Amino acid sequence: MTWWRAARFGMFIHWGLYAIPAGQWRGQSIPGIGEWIMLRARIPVREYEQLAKQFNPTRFDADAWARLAKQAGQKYLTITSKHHDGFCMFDSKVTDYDIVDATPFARDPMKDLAAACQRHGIRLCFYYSQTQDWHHPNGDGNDWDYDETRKDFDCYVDEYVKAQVREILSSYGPIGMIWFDTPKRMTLQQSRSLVDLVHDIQPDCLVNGRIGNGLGDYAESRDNAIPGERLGEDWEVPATINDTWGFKTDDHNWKPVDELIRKLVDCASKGGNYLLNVGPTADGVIPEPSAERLRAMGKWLERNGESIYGTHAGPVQGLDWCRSTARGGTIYLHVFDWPSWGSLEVPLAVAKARLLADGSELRVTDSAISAPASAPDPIDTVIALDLRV
Ligand code: FHN
Repeated sequence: MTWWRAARFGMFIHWGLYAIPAGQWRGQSIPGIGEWIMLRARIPVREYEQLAKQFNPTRFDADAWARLAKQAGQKYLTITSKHHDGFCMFDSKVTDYDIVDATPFARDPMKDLAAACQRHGIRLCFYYSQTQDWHHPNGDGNDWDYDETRKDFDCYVDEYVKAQVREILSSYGPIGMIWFDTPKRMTLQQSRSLVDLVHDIQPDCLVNGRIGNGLGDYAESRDNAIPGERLGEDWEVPATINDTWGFKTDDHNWKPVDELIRKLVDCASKGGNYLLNVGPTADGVIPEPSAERLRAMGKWLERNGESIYGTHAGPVQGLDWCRSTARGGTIYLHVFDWPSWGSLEVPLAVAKARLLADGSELRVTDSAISAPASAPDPIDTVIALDLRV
């Protein structure tokens, strides 16, 4: 877990056939998240499959994606190898329903991405939907093509899921983590056998909490739900920049940069990781509103990364106006609401205080820190504190 704990910030990528309809089906806007369009519009398997014939992401540039993650200050990248629609975005030998065999693109983008991540020092991780598979006759979730009562879910896990997990762990070099999802039907024995399989093939590969049944290396929060307080365990929150995960043409509800930065800080202050999603288009481009926000987060992290990476939850908790993180003997106070009265009252025995962004010292009297009249950084001014011993 060492790399994962130090990382604090990752890129999530939801990319698949659903980026083609991008929220529209037969001239109608389908409500909800984009990657769920097959279920929401009850699209028959035979019809949805046809999308593969159009999937040709000619503008896909693995290097640009890995570079963007790097610029954003993200340390790992988790991409959908197979989402609930069942379409495999990697070269699978156990089905032809994959990007190499079924699309005009006819290439494995995960190979390029693995190489690009290596080049840029980003850990590659794979999302894999182990329970829901709306294409496979025995997978969970599709009751409009298949009779749920006649499904052999055990067979699907044993013969299909395990074979594919083996493939994604054997074809792309070291994988940081397999990110499982929606484990509703998994028995304890099934969850356990998948964890064991992952570790047999790559002992250092992590497994997220959504493997189910209380297993996994860390807890996964609900989507977009940062816990209200620090937790006594490792955790991560998967989060969207707008509302959808998979690309949708009509979702323009982009969160502002200051909100995204504060969410990242909020996570770090409670000892958790922020896995922030992008949903590339069908031609392979990360939407510019996402890219520009990520670059801005990276700029902030260039100045303040010391207060995020490798830190743990800080001692000041539960105050609205600030957050805190800590590493070694240093406490990082993150001030969201700057005081107009020129002084910050901190419930700690502060010996020294300096602005992290430029190193300038702030005067300390008792537990109060003299503050400049206006916030040096209106999003989050970080003050590094040494405590009296
Ligand atoms: O159903 C999925 C959803 O499409 C998306 O992948 C998110 C990401 O955390 N996980 C599931 C819902 O929690």
